[in-house]
Amino acid sequence: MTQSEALFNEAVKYIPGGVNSPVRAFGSIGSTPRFITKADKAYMWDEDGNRYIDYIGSWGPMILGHNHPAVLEAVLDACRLGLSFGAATRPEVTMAKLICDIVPSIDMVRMVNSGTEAVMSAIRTARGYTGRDKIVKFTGCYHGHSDGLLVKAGSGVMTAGVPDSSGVPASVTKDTLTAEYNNVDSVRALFEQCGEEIAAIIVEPVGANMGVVPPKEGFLQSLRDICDSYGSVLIFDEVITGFRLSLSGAQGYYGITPDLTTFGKIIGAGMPVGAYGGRRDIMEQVAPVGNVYQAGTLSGNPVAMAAGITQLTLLKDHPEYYTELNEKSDRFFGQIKEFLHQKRLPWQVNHVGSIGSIFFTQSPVTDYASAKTSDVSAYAAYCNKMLAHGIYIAPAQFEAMFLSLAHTEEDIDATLIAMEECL
Ligand code: HOZ
Repeated sequence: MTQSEALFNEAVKYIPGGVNSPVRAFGSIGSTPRFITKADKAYMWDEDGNRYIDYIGSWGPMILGHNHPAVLEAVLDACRLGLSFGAATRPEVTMAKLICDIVPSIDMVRMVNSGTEAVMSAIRTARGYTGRDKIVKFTGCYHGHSDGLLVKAGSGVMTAGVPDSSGVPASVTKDTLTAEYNNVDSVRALFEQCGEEIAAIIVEPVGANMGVVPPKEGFLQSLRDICDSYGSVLIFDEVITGFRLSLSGAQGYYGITPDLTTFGKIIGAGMPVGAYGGRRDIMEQVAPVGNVYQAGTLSGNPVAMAAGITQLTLLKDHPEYYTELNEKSDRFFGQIKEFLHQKRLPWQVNHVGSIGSIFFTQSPVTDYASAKTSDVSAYAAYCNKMLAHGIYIAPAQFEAMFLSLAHTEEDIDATLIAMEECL
């Protein structure tokens, strides 16, 4: 028995399913979690001393790679000054100004502790601003685990095949309407029915929790137009795409301006952080200026701010990082496509910049229904083989693969060789 297996046997006695987040359980690939001891650059090591090239990067935030020396130093310096004050600090102002400078759609921003919290708060703000209750989300998009958004959600709930969680009162989700990703008509139909009651549309500008599903040409612009016509708030959930697809996220990449944006762990270089921000007139609804209440002792935590300021400043000061990351990713995903083509394997590769997915299906994947056609048992077999080759990819079909600046050309080549064998 491996050290990871022994730890998992112990973990299940004390933690539900042995893990603190369901996707980590490896259940959908018929395996058990690798317990990780440390990470550096593009690598992680498990309890048994196995080294993996890591394509999760803590689900996105490790855009610079693990353990970046400048981030590490900033965190250690901040720790020496105190771990938490529950009071206003200079780094919070620096961080807020940095985000407002970098992302043109954001005039004001509020720090929270996770993407889930950011989304929950952004929705409340949109409702407070519009005085309306209904929201529109897309089937297969995942916006964290708050009650009102666990409706036809992606990520772990999609993997488990139960996209509506039990324990969520029907009264809480009655105002959550769902449309189909990449299907503007399904959005229009909802607005034609009750557009004057819809506070907001929330969307992952690139679907990344049903595997990676890029927006079709014109889809995001149509959402912008519909929101403008009905006075609804357009919320981009950039927990995965923010500061990754471009310095100003998916909104910069596609040139669409949302009213509100939510961010997650990338704001803190992997520390537990989130943020929501946007138009001044909307954000001024938030307490203590306005009547939309939202609060948190740990919000703007100084250690998390130190990590995040360092990462975002590095990204801002080095526009060439994005060219490098996107070129590397184009080569990587391009070569996978080429290999599948040569071998006449009819599977799909979707990618936008440095996030991507392989789907084991013959049909193009453009939404939840087509993502669901992927043969998850084929993914499970592939994933287990990749792990055995020292490549750590998401232990579930409906998640993304993340590349970082720390992945070297040698890492990419080694991964491609492993993939060719495993595919
Ligand atoms: N799809 C999730 C991140 N957006 C996976 C991580 C988790 O739920 O723990």
